[in-house]
Amino acid sequence: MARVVVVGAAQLGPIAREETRAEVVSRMIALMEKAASRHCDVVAFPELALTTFFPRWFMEDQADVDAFFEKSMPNDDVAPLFARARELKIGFSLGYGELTEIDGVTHRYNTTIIVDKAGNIVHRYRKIHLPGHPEHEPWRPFQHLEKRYFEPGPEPFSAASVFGGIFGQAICNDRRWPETYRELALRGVEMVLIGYNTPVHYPLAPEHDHLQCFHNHLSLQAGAYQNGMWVVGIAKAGKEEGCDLIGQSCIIAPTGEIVAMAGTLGDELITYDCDLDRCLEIRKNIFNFKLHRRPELYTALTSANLDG
Ligand code: ING
Repeated sequence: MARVVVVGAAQLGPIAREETRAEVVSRMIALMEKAASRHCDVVAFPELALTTFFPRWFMEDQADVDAFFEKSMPNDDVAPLFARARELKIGFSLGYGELTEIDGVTHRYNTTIIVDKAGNIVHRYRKIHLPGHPEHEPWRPFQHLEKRYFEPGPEPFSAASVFGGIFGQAICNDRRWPETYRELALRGVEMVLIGYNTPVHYPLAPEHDHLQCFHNHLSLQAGAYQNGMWVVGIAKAGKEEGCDLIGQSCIIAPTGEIVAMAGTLGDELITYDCDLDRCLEIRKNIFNFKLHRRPELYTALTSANLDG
């Protein structure tokens, strides 16, 4: 018995600071049309897919920062993407900067949504693990100010029933934390979509720069295998405003095998026929949580007071 979802990962090459959302959306529509021609049920876009990765700059004026955020979702800029998806009857995931008001208070999150084939937003996730630093650190060749520009997501990881399976989302740095995948797997997620913007150069440990692509796949593949889950990693890649971002977007089976991978640092679609029932090869055997897992002994895992 196979429960196949045809999945597309739509890697985006560099987005220039001055590139308009209309220009980016037309690039995304081109990838979406290619995905539809390959009979994709869903096409996944990267983290912060509508703009350049703006946390690389220190900006004093909040108005300059807010120019990189979406004040509503959907909105006029992304309407063509939503409309084309509805015409093509294809679902998609989209990462963006979310500026929203909740009970009269303004919040800013690093957010991603899943939109079903009818054009409904069926899932929203706000990035839990924000990397980087809150203050301007001029010693760095570029900043990584996610802790300044975003609030950490206030909700746990979650699942959505869509495309005939159970889907989840995570964003970039989340993929490095094993808790991300286990939380999603314990909620029944069979496939997680994870967009990322990852610079090659990591100023605090430049001796690791040559390991960025290794660490990317190591994290994604381990998460997939140890939780019997399909994992899709979607890069914003290439030399973006002088900053080299890794590519190697990939689709990973529950066995941990990379079954599709991007070969360029530009706009590129990779696709794979993902049989969601293959999760059972792992979840009924080696990682049968009910049979083998001992949560009563994992007492350090969620105790916040250990300095971990
Ligand atoms: N970017 C990076 C990531 O976690 C980073 C930050 C880069 C961490 C390199 C460690 C090494 O992939 C985002 N946006 O989280």
